[in-house]
Amino acid sequence: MTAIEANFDGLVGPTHNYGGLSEGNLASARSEGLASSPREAVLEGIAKMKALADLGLVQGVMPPHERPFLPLLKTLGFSGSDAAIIEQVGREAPHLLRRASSASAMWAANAAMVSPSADSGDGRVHFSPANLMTTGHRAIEAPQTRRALARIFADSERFCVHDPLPYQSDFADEGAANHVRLCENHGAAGVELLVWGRDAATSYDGRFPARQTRQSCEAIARRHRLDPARTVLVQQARTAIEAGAFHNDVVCVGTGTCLFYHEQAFEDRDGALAAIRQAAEGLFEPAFVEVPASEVSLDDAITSYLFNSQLLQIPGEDRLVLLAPEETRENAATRAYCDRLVAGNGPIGAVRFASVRQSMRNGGGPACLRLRVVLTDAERHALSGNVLMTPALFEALNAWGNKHYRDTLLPADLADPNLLVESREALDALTALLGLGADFYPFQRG
Ligand code: SUG
Repeated sequence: MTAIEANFDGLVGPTHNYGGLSEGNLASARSEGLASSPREAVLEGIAKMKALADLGLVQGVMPPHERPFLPLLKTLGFSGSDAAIIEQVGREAPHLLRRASSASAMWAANAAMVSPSADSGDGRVHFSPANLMTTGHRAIEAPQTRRALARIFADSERFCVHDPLPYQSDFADEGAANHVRLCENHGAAGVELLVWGRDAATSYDGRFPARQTRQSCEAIARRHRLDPARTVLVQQARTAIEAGAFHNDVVCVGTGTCLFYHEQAFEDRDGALAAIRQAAEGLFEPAFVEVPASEVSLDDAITSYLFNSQLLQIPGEDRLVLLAPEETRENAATRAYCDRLVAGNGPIGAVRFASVRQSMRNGGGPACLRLRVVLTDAERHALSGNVLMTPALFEALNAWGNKHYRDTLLPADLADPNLLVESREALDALTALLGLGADFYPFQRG
């Protein structure tokens, strides 16, 4: 069976702002209160999607969520007209307004954990929307994410969209950001690597939260019916979390047979590599590309986001291409490392750079913005909606972003009821563009 690895990128929402909401995400804390540019952010994301489509890759779009999210504010007891609620919360509880207004669904790597049909016991592609329960502003994402996945991957003969795991601390789950799949060919059985930061059976006393539990990884492996012999659960290094790697994809990325990771990414590096090698036995020989701390410190890896890159198999190119954020080129250590990497004869043959600065200031690099979905031809043809990037969709999305998005936004602007009106107009227009139906968002259902 042949299959490809498609990327579905989260489209940045009209309320993109710097709320300082994510403990343990150093960029989010540093950017708190800065002016954002929702328009620049959405256009950067659309440009990245177009660039990948132009390289011959299959590129999809995941719609933003409805923000500010009035249902959350109403549940918390605010009442009156929508405008009155926004004004009151802005005045009395600005932190709750920030929580209800984050455009964080843009980081589609946290949308779900995805297992291709070649790995699941029932021959369907499995999706588990992430409950994201560690952070208040992201714990409201899963229902809408589930709806989006169920619309796009609607064919239940080929796709299985699960409910999120229970909202219990034992099952805290952050989706594909803590997942790597290695394989010889995308269509063949592979090795699924699930990375956790905390074992719910023991207490965790780190400086920053460990957002993924071992128990959530076990539950996902069970519900996706993964082959235990081909599934590896690995503990993320505590030192990496302490240094600001709040997801494993800040220190590791992999595709095909190649795992590209920082020397200090895993708590027991040798054990992790041995387990991957054993799980791959008879399928393929893993190619490990380890970046030594002596060449790139954890701090440089985290500020530059070297590993939050997309590792791409581009049609017609022999070696992999690493699509890194611009910040990787601006950091002396990671730039020098990249030069040495491509001069060698390992699996990564080129490094290219993408500008996603608006997202980076909130701790989201190129890899955070995309959810990978391995699809066979038949699965690709079974997608619903108009969500695959084409020149026409690119033009339409660009015009849409230019028309509906503000050029600048400060956290204080979230209290402007017009922002709610503008956002709804934008999302209404988007559901038509993407063919998602006129009842896709809660506000559209009245
Ligand atoms: O969950 N930032 C996101 C960044 C997610 C990055 N994703 C991956 N590594 N895959 C987070 O911490 C910041 C929002 C704010 O502070 O306004 C935020 O949610």
